Amino acid sequence: MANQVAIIMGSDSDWPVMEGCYKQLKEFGINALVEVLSAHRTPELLADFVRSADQRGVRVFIAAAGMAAALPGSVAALTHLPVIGVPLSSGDLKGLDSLLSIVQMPPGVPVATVAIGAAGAKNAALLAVQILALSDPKLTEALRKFKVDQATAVERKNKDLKERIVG
Ligand code: RP5
Repeated sequence: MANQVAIIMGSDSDWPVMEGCYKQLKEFGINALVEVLSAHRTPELLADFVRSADQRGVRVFIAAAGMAAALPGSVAALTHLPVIGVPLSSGDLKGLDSLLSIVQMPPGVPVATVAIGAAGAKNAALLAVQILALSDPKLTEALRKFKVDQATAVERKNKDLKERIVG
């Protein structure tokens, strides 16, 4: 089956955080394409990859970058497919720079922007799964189970905490 999700990062230094995104997708049985391509450093290579991805079966892009993070917006400029942007905390401004760069897209070129860092990396994967699940009943079922398991884990932690407090 084709890789339906492409994870693009501005630098290999982004991988330690974005590995969480890759692993979350794997938990839903989705093998993502992973590419290091930069809007600023390799603009031609980025355009070539994005323009050919649709034909290769990609349905959702996840684009992650730090600092003056032009990457998600550049991807969105080149494709009709949905783009999820992950702001990363890689510069002196701790991700606020990349958050504002990614979220403040002009009208007509949307980027679905998630939280800075690890939480955003995980949520980007989940959002991509939700998009793919619209036409995939098995993924829908897996998402329902994910929600139930997550709630069960919180309930268990709540119970454990109360037992510890009471003694
Ligand atoms: C951004 O600049 C990258 O996404 C990375 O977060 C940041 C620093 O890149 P490196 O200097 O580590 O390659 O474009």
